[in-house]
Amino acid sequence: MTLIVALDPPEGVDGVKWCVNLINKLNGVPKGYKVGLPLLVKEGVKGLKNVVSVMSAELAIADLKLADIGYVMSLITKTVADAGVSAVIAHAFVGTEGALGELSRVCSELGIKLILVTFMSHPGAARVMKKVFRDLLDVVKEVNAWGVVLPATMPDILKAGREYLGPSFKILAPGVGAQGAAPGDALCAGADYEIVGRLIARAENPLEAALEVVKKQEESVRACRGS
Ligand code: O7M
Repeated sequence: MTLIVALDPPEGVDGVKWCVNLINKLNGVPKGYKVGLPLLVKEGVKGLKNVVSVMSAELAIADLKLADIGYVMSLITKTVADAGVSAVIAHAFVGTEGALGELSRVCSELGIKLILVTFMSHPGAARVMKKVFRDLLDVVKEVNAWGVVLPATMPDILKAGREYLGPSFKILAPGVGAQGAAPGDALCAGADYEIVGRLIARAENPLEAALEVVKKQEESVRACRGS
């Protein structure tokens, strides 16, 4: 159970219906779902709540990529926590004092997981993020985040992140399918979960596509770990 499906409704659809329809089609296969601004901006917190209410998965992640002062990030997080999400994503680069330290405390009080972005999956991410990668991972340790986002598209970066963080932080890896990584690549590099969007969401048969991803993940892990 290492699959997290990204629910990014495309243009011209009813975002809530599109997400609910996809969740129903996937029939409990994913470990979790990630919803973010494409849904929230269109449908608001009410829409988010409606979508989260039909998820029976363990993880319901609000990917807001928060990057603000602690007070503001906490206000936003309290609102999405009321909608039922179990985790929230923020950017690590805003640092600890006056920002993520406060957010981390609020997440603990609310009983939701904090996940920090430390490196992104697109090619341009390397230009800045490579220079500050260690500092971003230190922020993750300082605030004792539950998890980090590291790119499936850059297995060397992911491996380096895993080595530096050790085993106690969860690694969530986007970039599988549409962005070029194969299912299982990130798991073999040290990730706990792979985030998959379009490969599943835009498939003619999303359930078949999800089952195929899971099968490939299992094959790949068997080959690289010998288990
Ligand atoms: O599989 P895709 O390419 O259709 O979708 C990828 C999802 O992962 C999409 O929801 C992005 O917002 C997200 N993502 C990235 O693609 N790259 C990143 O570096 C980080 C994320 C992400 O989830 O950040 C929390």
